[in-house]
Amino acid sequence: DSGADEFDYGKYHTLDEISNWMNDTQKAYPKLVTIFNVSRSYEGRTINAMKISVSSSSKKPAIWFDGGIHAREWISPATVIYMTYSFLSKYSIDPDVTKILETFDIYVLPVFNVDGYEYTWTKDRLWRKTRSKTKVSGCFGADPNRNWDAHFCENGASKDPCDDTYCGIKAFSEIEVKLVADFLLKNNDTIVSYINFHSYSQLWMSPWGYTNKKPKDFQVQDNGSVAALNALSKLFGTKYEHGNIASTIYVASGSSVDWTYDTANILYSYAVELRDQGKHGFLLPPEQIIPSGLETFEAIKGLAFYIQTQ
Ligand code: ING
Ligand code: ZN
Repeated sequence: DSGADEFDYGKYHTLDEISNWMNDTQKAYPKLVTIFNVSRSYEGRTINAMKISVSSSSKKPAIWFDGGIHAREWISPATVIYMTYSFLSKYSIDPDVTKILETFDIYVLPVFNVDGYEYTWTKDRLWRKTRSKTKVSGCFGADPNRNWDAHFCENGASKDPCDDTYCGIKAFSEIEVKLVADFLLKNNDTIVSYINFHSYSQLWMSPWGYTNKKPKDFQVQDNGSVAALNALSKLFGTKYEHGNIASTIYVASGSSVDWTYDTANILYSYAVELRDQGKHGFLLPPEQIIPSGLETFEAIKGLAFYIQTQ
């Protein structure tokens, strides 16, 4: 039996456990999974991602998803991990999954902000940012979702290194963010969808974050959100809202999806706020990991089928 099947998907896991899970999963599905080094962290950790691909030859359109850009949002890596296992274990068994993997390659970055994630396990459960040094002693980290070169540090981002939404000294000052952005740009001939998972609030959002104005592609993007959410809600009736980021949650500049859409030209760029609606917030009980994984997996399949028909 493989480590991928023994992993407890109903619990939260440390960075080391997640790293072992990635290796075990690659070993369990060697024909489907490659692990690659996509980035590295300020504290020197390797940031690995996985590519799920049923054939190594032809270039397929690809869907990217990442978890853990914010350290304390533990349901995000947990959901991404569960969805990865679902794709792999259902390939060639479930016809919908098989069809999707024959159409798309999938990139998965389970934990984007590795230094922050480790810090939430060892020092401060509610840490959000990276762990880089700032010009203020005693204040650490920049917000990796305010550090992208897209209307950098305009509205909804802070110039104060002690704030949770500190944008950083300049765009892409955070090495984690810079190297992921490089990868996305380098592969933007194939990546058609970028999905950035957060918690909490139950929202499926499309650009822009920096302004209340809607981009020219808003309708086709929001229709993708609706397709995702119709599939999501069918399972347990979980209600999400959808729309452009600035009107659905708040104005925030320098975010990943504004950049993937505007600069990398990834049309189906989404930011998702997973469970719940505030009862437990960042401290979502582990009993909700598998339900979240199951319903979000339905959403991804719904979105993939929608993209395929466009
Ligand atoms: N929320 C997101 C944040 O970075 C967001 C909302 C998503 C803003 C995408 C801009 C773009 O503030 C959480 N919970 O982090
Ligand atoms: Zn977040």
